[in-house]
Amino acid sequence: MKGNIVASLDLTDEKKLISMADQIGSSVFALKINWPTILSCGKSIIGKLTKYSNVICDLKIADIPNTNRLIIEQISRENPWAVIGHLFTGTDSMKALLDNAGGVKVIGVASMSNPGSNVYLNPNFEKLVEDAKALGCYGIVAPGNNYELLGSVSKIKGNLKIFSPGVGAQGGGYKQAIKAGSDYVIIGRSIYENPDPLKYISELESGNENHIT
Ligand code: 3DU
Repeated sequence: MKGNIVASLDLTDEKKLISMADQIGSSVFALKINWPTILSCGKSIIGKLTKYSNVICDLKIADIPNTNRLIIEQISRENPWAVIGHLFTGTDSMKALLDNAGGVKVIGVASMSNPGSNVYLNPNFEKLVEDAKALGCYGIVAPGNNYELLGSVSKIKGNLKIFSPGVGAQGGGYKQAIKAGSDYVIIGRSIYENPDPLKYISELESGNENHIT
């Protein structure tokens, strides 16, 4: 586990996923998986991936407190490093995740990288970040392709770590996201669809992003 890149392995073929995890797991900070992988491979895939790197379960949990508790109890048994939940459902729902995480870190979504985030989340990002701070989340998700918003989030984040998707396939730049305040950059397709993912990762980290086509 090293650096500040989180590889989002949104793969549904378990063999390909494990092979990719084996190839890049020790060169990234964490491997992130999302619903497509868990629905295809089952939740035991979380435990299988923990031998390659930290595992972040991007479930964007967004329900009433009791259901949030039931979900995080199931997921935390598989020992991921962190789980992502939504903050917009309110502090009671996020508190249920935090209270029942059993040592698993909880990261809250403050803003998203898609244009639709401008409608409901972005007008409220300050409140969402303040909630995450007050409740004791480990970190927040804020977009790596919206540097202005990322910069505003980073000014009020306190001790929260910022995890930023939206880099690579969604148009954001690694260097620019870090410059705007990102602590960890989440990259999916540009890694797992890359013919040489390790070279891509090391070029990003060595500052050669401009040479990447
Ligand atoms: O676009 P990529 O292939 O680099 O994948 C990005 C991943 O991060 C993917 O799993 C997506 O669901 C997740 N994500 C966002 O893209 C944007 C967000 O605001 C939050 C999570």
